Amino acid sequence: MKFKEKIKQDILFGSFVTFGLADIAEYTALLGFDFIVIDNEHGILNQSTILDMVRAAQCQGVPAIVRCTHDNVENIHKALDMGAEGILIPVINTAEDARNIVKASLYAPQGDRGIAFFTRAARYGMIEDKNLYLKKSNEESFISIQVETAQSIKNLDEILSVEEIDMFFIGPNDLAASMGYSNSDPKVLETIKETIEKINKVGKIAGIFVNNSEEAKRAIEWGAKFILTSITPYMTRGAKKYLEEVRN
Ligand code: 3PY
Ligand code: MG
Repeated sequence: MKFKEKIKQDILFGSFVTFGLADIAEYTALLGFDFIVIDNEHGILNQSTILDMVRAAQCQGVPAIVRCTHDNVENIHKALDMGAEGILIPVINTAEDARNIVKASLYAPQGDRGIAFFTRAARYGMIEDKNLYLKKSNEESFISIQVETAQSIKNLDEILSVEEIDMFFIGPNDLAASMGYSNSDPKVLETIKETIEKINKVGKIAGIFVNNSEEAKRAIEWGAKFILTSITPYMTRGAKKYLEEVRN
């Protein structure tokens, strides 16, 4: 089943991969995560590394989503041409921002994604029916955006009205910073809870970044289904604990 359909049915647990190495993408997939998000917002990955990472995860049967920057349409095209299951676009503040992402992600008539049939997504030209490929790509690409600023929360109703967006993701770090509070401030937590509820009310999927299982459970209780963490802090904690234990 395609990721876009699966996330409608289940709560799924994913991890960011922030190191630019196919092995780490494969390792993360093998850990048992339901999907990975390759971070090209903050990461310093180049396109061929991202492609290797997408392929590595998919070889283990795990979907790969690429987080691109919001102002670079070219990166969206490349991620989808590589055959990533979808994209995650940060810092979307208005409905117009969201519509621009849809436009870049979909082929005509819904969008203006450039057509190429020699890409990995098009099986290097070996797809049999080109029109079917274009149609299926539009139907199956998972398009998700981040609502993570005070402005995006203010414009939430309008942003949520953009039909073709499959998932609305809350970035607690940016949200808290833009609201002027710490992540654990009750005002931030209340905003996150209300945002998830609003997303669900319009029948859309809510996603969120979590630092640990407690935060994940709380977000699930509030209605989030796309639960994204990062393996890095768990590796750090495990390694530090080991060093403490052997040195004491
Ligand atoms: C944020 O918290 O701002 C994110 O984008 C996800 O970690
Ligand atoms: Mg963010």
